[in-house]
Amino acid sequence: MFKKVLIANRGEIALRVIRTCKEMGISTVAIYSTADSESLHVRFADEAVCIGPPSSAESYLSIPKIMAAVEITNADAVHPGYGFLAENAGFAEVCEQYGIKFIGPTAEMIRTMGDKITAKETMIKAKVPVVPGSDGQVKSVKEGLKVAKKIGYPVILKATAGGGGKGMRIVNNEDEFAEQLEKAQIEASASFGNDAMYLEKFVEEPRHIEIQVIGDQYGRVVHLSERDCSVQRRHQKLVEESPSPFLDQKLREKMGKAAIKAAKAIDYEGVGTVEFLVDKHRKFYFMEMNTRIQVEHTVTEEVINRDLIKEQIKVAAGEKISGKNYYPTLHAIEVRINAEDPFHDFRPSPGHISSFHSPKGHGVRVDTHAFAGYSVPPYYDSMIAKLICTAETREECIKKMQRALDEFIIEGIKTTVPFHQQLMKDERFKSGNITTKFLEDFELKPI
Ligand code: MV4
Repeated sequence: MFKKVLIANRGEIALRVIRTCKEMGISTVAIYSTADSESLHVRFADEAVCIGPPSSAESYLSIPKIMAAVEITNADAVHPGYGFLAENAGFAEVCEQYGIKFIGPTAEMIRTMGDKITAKETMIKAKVPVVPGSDGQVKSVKEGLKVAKKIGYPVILKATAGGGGKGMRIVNNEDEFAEQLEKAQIEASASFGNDAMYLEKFVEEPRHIEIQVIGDQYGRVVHLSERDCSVQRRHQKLVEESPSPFLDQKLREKMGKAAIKAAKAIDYEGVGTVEFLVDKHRKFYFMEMNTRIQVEHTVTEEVINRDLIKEQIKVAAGEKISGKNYYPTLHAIEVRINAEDPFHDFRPSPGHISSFHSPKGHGVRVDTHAFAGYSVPPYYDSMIAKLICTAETREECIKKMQRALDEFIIEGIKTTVPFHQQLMKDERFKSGNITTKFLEDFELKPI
């Protein structure tokens, strides 16, 4: 087992990793920017190294600075958390070269899944269902028009270097094609320095359902069931739950098998998530694989009663996993509390938190780095807390969430708490009939 883990992250996930390391008897090293010197991850880690000024590029994204911190503290592993360098193949590679264990998959696995055309080709070979589309890259308008005509409009253009919604364009008819392709390429070039595009049939009003998987270093992969993440706004997830109100045991088994196939296709090692689009006919299609621990891993933890960070560290250290899949025995919902004003287009609301009181009680979990007196810096992601409620049924879980949200006191900044309070009372949400289009029709009432 590792002796000392450096956590290359900040905020709630840094704290989350520190907690598990402590329980496992592993020492911890925090890194922090000057904007985070008063943060809890700095206080709770055994050691802490300041690695630079507030800007992410000069701190949490700086590979040389992080490697210097690894060297001076003599850490033997790095936990990347999510975001920042978590899916940066170059960082995983540098760790490999220095003989430091990157707690996650290999650089090669990250690279394969990071390039969406390569990922899709790998899935086709492995017989995992994918959305019909172009055979690899679309190199010209002419070629794209031909494919689009064959699969039928609407189609969607995606950047091979994209993911999470960036560099995507919907094309409704052939007259729009050339213009949308050019726009998408310009956007992809600017965002990723790579304008390679591919084409797919546009699946209308899909559900976003993802399967958690874990693989060990000996080729074994199991699944840990699904999370439904259909409540999203501009590709930002706001609510996640498990089990999905849309899946039955039969479809869960089918998607679980497909996810295992996807992971085995690249000999996957570590915790990962296979994202699927699910259409109204219950057909599912591989969308992307996330090669990191995700924000919403906590809902899976609650319904299967396992510490996923612990499992992640164990497989990274070379432990074997048991061969069984995990199925939800309870219902959990997570809402993301962001320092944003939901009444003004979710604009960021950083600043000083004057009072902070977390909900408590049976089935209520709050993962947060915030506290009364903490200042939310303007430089990073706006998520300040995750509220996870667990109960026997979805209905009870929603009631518990309403109660817990009513107990949440955060003063001094605006947060998404009132948005979630209204969402939990919405009849459509309560019915479970939600697709990724749901929030476009959801209207927040002014308070
Ligand atoms: C799609 C799609 C419909 N058809 N692909 C968005 C994020 C990226 N991972 C892929 N995304 C989509 N791909 C086809 N062929 C619709 C989306 C999409 C979406 C997916 C999941 C959750 C929210 C979404 C919101 C808008 C579009």
